Amino acid sequence: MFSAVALMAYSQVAVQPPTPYGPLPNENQLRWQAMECYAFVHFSVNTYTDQSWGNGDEDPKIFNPTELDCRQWARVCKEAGMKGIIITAKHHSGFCLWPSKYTEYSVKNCPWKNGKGDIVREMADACKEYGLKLGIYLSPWDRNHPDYGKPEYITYFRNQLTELLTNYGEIFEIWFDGANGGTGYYGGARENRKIDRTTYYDWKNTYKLIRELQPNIVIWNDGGDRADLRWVGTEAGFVGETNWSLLNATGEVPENMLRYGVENGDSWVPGEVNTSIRPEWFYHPSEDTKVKTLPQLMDLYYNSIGRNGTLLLNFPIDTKGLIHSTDVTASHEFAKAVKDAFAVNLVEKKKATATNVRGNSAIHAADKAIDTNTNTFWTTDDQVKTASLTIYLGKPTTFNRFLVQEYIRLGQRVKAFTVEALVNGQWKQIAKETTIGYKRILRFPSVTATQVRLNITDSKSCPLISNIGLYKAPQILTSPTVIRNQAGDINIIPVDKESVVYYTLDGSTPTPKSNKFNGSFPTVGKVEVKATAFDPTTKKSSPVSLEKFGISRKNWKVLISTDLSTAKMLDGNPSTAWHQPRNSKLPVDLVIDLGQVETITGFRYLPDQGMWSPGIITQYEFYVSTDNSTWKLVSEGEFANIKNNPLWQTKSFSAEKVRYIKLRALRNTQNNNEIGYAELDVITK
Ligand code: FUL
Repeated sequence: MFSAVALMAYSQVAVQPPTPYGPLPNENQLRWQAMECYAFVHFSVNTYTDQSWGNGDEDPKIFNPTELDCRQWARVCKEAGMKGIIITAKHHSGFCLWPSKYTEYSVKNCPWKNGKGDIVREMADACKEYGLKLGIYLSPWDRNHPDYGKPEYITYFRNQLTELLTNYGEIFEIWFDGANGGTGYYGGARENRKIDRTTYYDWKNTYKLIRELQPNIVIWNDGGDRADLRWVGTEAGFVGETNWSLLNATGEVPENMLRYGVENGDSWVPGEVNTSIRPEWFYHPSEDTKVKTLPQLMDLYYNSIGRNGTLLLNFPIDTKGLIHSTDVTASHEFAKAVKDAFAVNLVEKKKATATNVRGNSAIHAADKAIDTNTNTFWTTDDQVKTASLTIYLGKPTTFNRFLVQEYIRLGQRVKAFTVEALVNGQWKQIAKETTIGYKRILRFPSVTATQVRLNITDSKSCPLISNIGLYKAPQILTSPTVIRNQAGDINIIPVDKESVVYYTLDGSTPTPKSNKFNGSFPTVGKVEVKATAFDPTTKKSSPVSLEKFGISRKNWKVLISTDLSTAKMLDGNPSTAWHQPRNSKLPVDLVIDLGQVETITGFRYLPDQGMWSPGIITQYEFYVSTDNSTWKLVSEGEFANIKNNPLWQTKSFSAEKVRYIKLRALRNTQNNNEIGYAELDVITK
């Protein structure tokens, strides 16, 4: 009924289109924003020295990938749903992945392809083959070049830019990192060279050159004059929930402006979220076990693309010249989970009405926000800055994601909005947010409703909503984490908060008929917990997690420190750790009173699981005592491969009746004095 009324009410009479508001994106920025997700690849001489940054004196002879395959990089990115690849043509080492005419410090002088290769060319060809766009990272800081810091270097830099922007087809983005650590090789001078980043590079003229050579490019620059895109102030993979695509054209940009943009900024400078699939940008074998997990990758997605940003996700290229298979698997899982989450838009073919429609015209009616065409939009009369749009779902419909987009071609306008759902005849607020921008995606626990309403509660000018989506994202079913705290309480944590957890304590496989986890429960002594996360909608279960807990650690006391946070190594939580005081010098002891005499046959040590994992013990001695005075050495040696695989380390010995234990750390992976422990436990018969 309402639709007939609505149809009659809307006239097809030409209505005055809304006028632009504030700074606007240009065509290049619009094209770039719609790419949403694209890759970085980091590869240079320091891939072969296991360093984050090359010093500029690395011998090009070490650069010898045996299986280099840019087509594999492109295939992986394409399969991950990405739209382009930005390659480190030159990182801070100064080593060039293309045979630049202007230096000998390049692939020309490495064994790979006998110096006849060109990685930028192979990347450009592979991108073309896979329908991806190509971007270039050219480090302004060059630790190899003798002229770095002098005016001559700017000519060199522009010559290189000209090569890269002339010989490899269309380049969608150029990346100028602002890093300058000072020291370097600099043609043998080996000194500290700092530059004035506000004047040295003369960006104005460099930008002019770039735009002449590549009119469709976007320029990213965090160190110099304001360009087309902004850094978001962190490499951790998120931008602010409030995210204006605006900055001021001049003046400093403190971290909060990078994170949130500037509401009344005078220029369109949208945020790009850059982060790596591993902790570091370049390949380090020790990070093979630190590739981001699916839940972490999904967080990245929602915290970048879901917050009006783009996602620039880095793959380190390994020493063979490939993206490592672990990263490939992770990126496949990521792409599949994103695809599954947004497979069905539940508002499609539904009806919508709005409290105000511009000139009562069908051109800007509510249904334009749900017609899957982002070039059409719902908008209001000029003076109307608060308005609601209601979508009628027809029948009770379950969803847990809300997506909304502004028609940013005419400016970013919305300052605040809420989302409500009609649940059992009652309106319930499910979100209260600030900005929208190009795209905003909200996550919340599943709601079953018959109507959903977007309320624009504040806007700079009449709001322009080009798209709304409602989705029921399947749960991420990875096995839940089972932990037991020092008091003996078991907690089971599913990755997806919506999952129902079932568990057993008798060794049987958990099913929806087993115990349902309703909150932590106490245990005493040895227990074996098996648990699974279950999605009632799809009736699918995660793989089963199994945790075996030994004797209770309730009465354990760490004797070497009065620091209360020592409890972190006994709390059962692998993601918390305790570190020896900063002034400790190896060897350093950890002494624990077990509270009573126990018969033990071994011990277990879990190193700090943090992304950067400092303080991992490699060489150790383990002692036991009955009186905390006479000690017996029962185990010694190394935790082999702990650097590359920092998992639980188990050491066994013949049964000993003991009250006190002592783990002596003799050396760590970094050859310094830092020592940390995520967990320590003993093994009993
Ligand atoms: C940083 C650089 O110093 C890193 O090595 C990396 O290239 C990253 C993308 O930008 O600031």
